[in-house]
Amino acid sequence: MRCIKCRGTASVEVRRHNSAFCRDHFLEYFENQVRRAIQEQEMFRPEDPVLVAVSGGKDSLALWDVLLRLGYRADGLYISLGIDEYSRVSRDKSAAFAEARNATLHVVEVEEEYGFTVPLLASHTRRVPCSACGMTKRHMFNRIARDRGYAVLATGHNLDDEAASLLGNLLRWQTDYLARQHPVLPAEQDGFVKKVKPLYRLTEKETAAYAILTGIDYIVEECPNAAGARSLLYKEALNLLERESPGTKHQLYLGFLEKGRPAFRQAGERPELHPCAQCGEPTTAEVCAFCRLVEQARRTRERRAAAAALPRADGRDGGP
Ligand code: Q46
Ligand code: ZN
Ligand code: ZN
Repeated sequence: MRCIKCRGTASVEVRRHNSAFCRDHFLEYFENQVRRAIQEQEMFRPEDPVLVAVSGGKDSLALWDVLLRLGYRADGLYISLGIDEYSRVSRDKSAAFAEARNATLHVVEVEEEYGFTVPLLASHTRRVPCSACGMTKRHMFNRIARDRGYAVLATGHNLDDEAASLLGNLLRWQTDYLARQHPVLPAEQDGFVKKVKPLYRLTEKETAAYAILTGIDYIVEECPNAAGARSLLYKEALNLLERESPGTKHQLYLGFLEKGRPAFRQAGERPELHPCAQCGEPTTAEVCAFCRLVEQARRTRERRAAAAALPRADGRDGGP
């Protein structure tokens, strides 16, 4: 296999573009795709301060790396979720990445801020961990980016993530999600920071190749709660189609942005937002979903503590 640019030995094949690249030309291709995404979708300007949400995984660290290489003013945000070993290792990888590049990383602990780790928030509210986690991250990303003066928050979602999420939304005809699914979520209303996904033109395999070729030390293990997630099933289905017909994911997602989404946009209504009565974040309800989640977890903890303190009928104390 030869590089289509220099005819040298190719390191990475990009079948959907009928191309193969040597190391240097692959990195150039990767950077061009990111630059094109940022410019075509008007994500941010070179002078805008960007906050990159990093998890220690290949996608978010590759994104941070490429933004720094392209000369953007990109800082990182690591939210420690309190998921045992996974959180510890992913935090260390993120911190080491930042240190090696002399880049700024903000580290925020969910437990320190709200009194619960994500697993505790989930168990105290009887939710699946990813639901409590998603709510927590969305809330904290927005608040921290806004409070610390960033114009935009960037996440490492790639083409596989976006195509899988689109497939899920299509299978259930989630028209409100379909109307909103886009690599740019503008800060349309007060209190919202603009959110962007500069890797949406690149597949998971390409992002992994970038991380390996640039020597990024990322956490390989998935979060233990990821196993069995529906999104993994959709990714598998799309990978099967992609193997037989290269370009399926690209056509599905980029075709949707161009031809499908406008129809859902026209039909969709935009809900009215106002500040949450407790935390001030924008919400459609009186109190936002995240504040209600934390409140419910607190009530459960108090109830359990009170039950544990009650004297028991057998005379023994009610401690654990
Ligand atoms: S970190 Fe959080 Fe993911 Fe882990 S608990 Fe689920 S949502 S799987 S991206
Ligand atoms: Zn080459
Ligand atoms: Zn709130």
